[in-house]
Amino acid sequence: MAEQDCVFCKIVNQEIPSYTIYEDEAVKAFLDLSQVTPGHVLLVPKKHVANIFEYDSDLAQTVFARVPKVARAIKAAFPDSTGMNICMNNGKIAYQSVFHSHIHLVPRYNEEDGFSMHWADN
Ligand code: DGP
Repeated sequence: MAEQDCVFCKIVNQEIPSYTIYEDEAVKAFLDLSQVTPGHVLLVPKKHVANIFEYDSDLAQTVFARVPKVARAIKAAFPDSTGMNICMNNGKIAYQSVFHSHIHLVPRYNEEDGFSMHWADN
């Protein structure tokens, strides 16, 4: 069931546009609006859950099992990338800003690609 006013539920339901790179019955993967590097993708469960603390084991298995497939799709689309950060922010203190669970997949290009994790900024 979609949460009212949840931006990622609206993306899942195509009420607002996204550049989708993978979709099936359970998940959707689309480009992050604020790309930290080219090809930065968010993988979300279609079911609205705020973050990891609301996952049951079935949902965890479903969502995390898709990660390698989406990672390979990004790698194929951005062949210059040589690595990838995969992370999930859970809770405001951990820099979560959208409270519909999502996994960040951030392709890396070289040591000078300018990307830094939030916690390395301080
Ligand atoms: P986090 O800080 O971990 O909750 O990451 C939320 C990400 O969601 C952030 O990198 C920007 C992205 N984002 C926010 N609104 C939108 C949107 O409307 N469309 C897309 N594609 N990404 C969004």
